[in-house]
Amino acid sequence: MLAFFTPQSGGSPNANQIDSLYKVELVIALVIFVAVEGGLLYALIRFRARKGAVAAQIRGNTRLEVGWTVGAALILVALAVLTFAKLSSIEDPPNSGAEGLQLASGGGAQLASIERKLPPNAKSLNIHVIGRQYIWQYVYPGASEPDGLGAPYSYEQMVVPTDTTVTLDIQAVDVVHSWWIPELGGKFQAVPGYHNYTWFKISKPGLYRGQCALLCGRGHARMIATVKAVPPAEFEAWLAQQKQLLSEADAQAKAAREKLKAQTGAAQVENP
Ligand SMILES: [Cu+2]
Repeated sequence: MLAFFTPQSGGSPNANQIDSLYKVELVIALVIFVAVEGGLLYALIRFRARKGAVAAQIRGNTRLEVGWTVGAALILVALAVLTFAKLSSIEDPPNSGAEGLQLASGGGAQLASIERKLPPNAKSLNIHVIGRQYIWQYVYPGASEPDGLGAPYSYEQMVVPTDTTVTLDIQAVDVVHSWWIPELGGKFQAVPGYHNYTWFKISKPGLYRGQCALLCGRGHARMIATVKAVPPAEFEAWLAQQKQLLSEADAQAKAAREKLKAQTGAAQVENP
């Protein structure tokens, strides 16, 4: 029942921390709600009077007024302290586990910055998440050329290794989209010309579902996303196969271009 009112979690430590912070604050809010509404009901019943009765005229009560002002301020301070105490475990990625993918330091040559958080040992699997109307693209490390081209990619479904810290570099190429897999943490906007960063670390294999969380056009409803977590060995095999398939498709496209060029003359194949 409570789960219906609280954030989804269970996929990644940051989502679990968001969920537990939410629950603590919800309980505090419930206690205050019950106290305030209880006091109101008590006053309504205890001091009810028949028509025509003259109400007592009370003007000011300094102690009471100072009391509820200071009390409310203290509640806000407590909520703020609690939130800031939890924030680092939500924002800062931990190291990968022992069972995770073996990563080179700085995997993908990314550097930490104020926005981009890296694990303490600076090793993460960095995946670019690119929003476009109306599909998510994921670009994995492993570019075959120095300019970053030739990196393996996939659409709609992201495949990741378990027990491995995955950092995301979120971008958009057309309009603003929003990346959100609720069980894996908070929502992040994908904004053209800007990068947003988040992370997750999945302990057990499974499928995590989400979808673009910002109305981005008429195809928005179909802009779904899944994250499939598999054991590291399976991930490596999948990535190698993905690379293979992409290079085969590239070779086929190249052959088709050559054929077209031969048939029509190079000048007419400017934008194949
Ligand atoms: Cu979208």
